Amino acid sequence: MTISRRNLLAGASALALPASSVFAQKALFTVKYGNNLPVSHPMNTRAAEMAAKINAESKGRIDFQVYPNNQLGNDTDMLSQARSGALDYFTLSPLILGTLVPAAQISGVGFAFKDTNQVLAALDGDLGAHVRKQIAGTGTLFAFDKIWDSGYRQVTTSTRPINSPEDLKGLRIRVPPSPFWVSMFKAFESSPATINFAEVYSALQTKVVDAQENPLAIIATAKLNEVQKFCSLTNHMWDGYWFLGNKKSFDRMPADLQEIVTRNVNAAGLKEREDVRILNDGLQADLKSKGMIINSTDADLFRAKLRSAGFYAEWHKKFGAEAWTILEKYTGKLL
Ligand code: X2X
Repeated sequence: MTISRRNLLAGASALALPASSVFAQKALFTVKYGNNLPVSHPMNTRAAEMAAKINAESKGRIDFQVYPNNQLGNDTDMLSQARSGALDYFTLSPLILGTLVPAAQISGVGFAFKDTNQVLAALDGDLGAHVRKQIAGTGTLFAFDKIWDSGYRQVTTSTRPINSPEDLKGLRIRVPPSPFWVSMFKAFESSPATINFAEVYSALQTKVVDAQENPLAIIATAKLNEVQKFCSLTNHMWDGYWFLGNKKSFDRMPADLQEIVTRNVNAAGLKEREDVRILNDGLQADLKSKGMIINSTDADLFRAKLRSAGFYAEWHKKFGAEAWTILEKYTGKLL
């Protein structure tokens, strides 16, 4: 099955409309939130619920509209819209945000965190505070306190399973547009191509690339199993979504409405984390039943490859000693 843009748009407007039409007459603040994930991903089910709550609690003074699935453009487009104020809210991977705020990429350091609890403790704690300060330093964007979850990323290919780092050599793999991702897969001696998520399904289908990497919840909801055969559980990197706001747009609202938005965004983020965790943990059997061949891997081999390629040393230098010390406060010594 191919996903046509029209199908996606039909699904998307069904999600955006109910919340907006009820209060359309009297809204003082009509705001748009865009993201890159299918409507069936927990990010969008929780966002729809959140938007309805914000609209109701504000008694219709806010009309919070959700635009899923790259409906407003790909991540690169939406990032510039969020900076200019054309888009009021946007969820973005810390690593793609790295094109604007290099420090944000620190949560993506591969094989650093023990598990999701450890990453989220760091991002709800000092590491997150450090990153959000840098985001606020842009002057145009800010991030809400609670990062949303995407999960640990796994490699899928149409050609061969990835059992060891050698299997990544020369692999034509799609990575999201981010310096960190390119650097990581260059360290694995792959041949990474940066492509926005909006174009990933068709890039795999037309064999522009042979591989990609994403958490199972995204592989399944975006139906990447239709265009990929092997799924190798590498857990090479945790990824999430900072819930970003355009500062000017947010500052325009009175304090009581700011409070309603902030509380609901953070509460929805916590629920989304739970949903994503359950989904990622339970999807292996489902993907297998749809024909994917799944294998596990030994993380130590991959970490050793990154270490010998100088990956950790390079990023330690780029992030700086201060940020790295905050990271290691949570992960333990990495170098
Ligand atoms: O682009 C991707 O692969 C995705 C959907 O995981 C991100 O948003 C980084």
